[in-house]
Amino acid sequence: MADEWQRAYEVAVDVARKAGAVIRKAADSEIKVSTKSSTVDLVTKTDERVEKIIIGALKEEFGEDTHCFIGEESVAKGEACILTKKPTWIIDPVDGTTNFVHGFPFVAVSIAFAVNKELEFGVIYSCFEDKMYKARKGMGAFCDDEKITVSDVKDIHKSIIISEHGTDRSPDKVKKIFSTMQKILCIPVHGLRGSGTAATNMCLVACGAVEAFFEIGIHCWDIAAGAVIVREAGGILLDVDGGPFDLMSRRMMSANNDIIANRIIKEIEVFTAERDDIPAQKK
Ligand code: LIP
Repeated sequence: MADEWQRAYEVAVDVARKAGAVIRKAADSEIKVSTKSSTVDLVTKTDERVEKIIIGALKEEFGEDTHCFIGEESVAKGEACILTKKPTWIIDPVDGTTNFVHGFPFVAVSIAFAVNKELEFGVIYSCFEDKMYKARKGMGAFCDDEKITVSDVKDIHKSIIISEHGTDRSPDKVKKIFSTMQKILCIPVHGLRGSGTAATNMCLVACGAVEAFFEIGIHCWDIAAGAVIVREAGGILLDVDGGPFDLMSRRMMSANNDIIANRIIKEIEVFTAERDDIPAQKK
């Protein structure tokens, strides 16, 4: 029932905005930086603190008996990343951590909500832009209170494409990433861009600022909210090889239409990243 989750949606918007204010305030102080999977996969005390604030507020409102939580920093500390049929919150407290550390002003709070393994809504607060992107399944996508829709461009030569290079610096992966970017650039397209945060990149697709964003290596928490927002703005989601979108696969193509998506997919040198939902003991 659509109204069953309206309260949850409203709480998510409120919590995202409050979390964004914490991030902005933290940016004014010294930022203590640590690393996770590599020396360029950064995490800060703010990431951890904001995730605790978000999950704490949601647990207070909805309890933890029936609701489940997948948070980037909780998973980094060993919690499971398995999507069940239970109501599940999928959270990236600070998407664009490297940007946050460097003062590059694209940092987003990303909160998604799924039930029966279906994404019900997504909320992305770009906190230095002060823009609240949000969408509920079947009810359209919005930036603040303005309805947003994807670009109507079908000519690849008139497109801007977003991709990111992620945090895996293994030479074979980097070579594939940049070979892909070179082939796309030389189609030619109008331009290649990247904000440094998947959530923000997906909002740029949803509001028609760019035609497509794809990446291999992202995580479910980076893209879950953006997936709802792109779909509700009239866009499409696929795997980077043209197969069906798989939230846990760490690969994603989001685009304004299938013409643009399939033209870009032809150029992508695909590789795999370990799925998000591989149980820890099997990694
Ligand atoms: C970031 C993603 C981005 C990716 C970065 C990083 P984080 O998430 O949003 O798409 O290219 O490597 O993973 O780590 O800032 O939450």
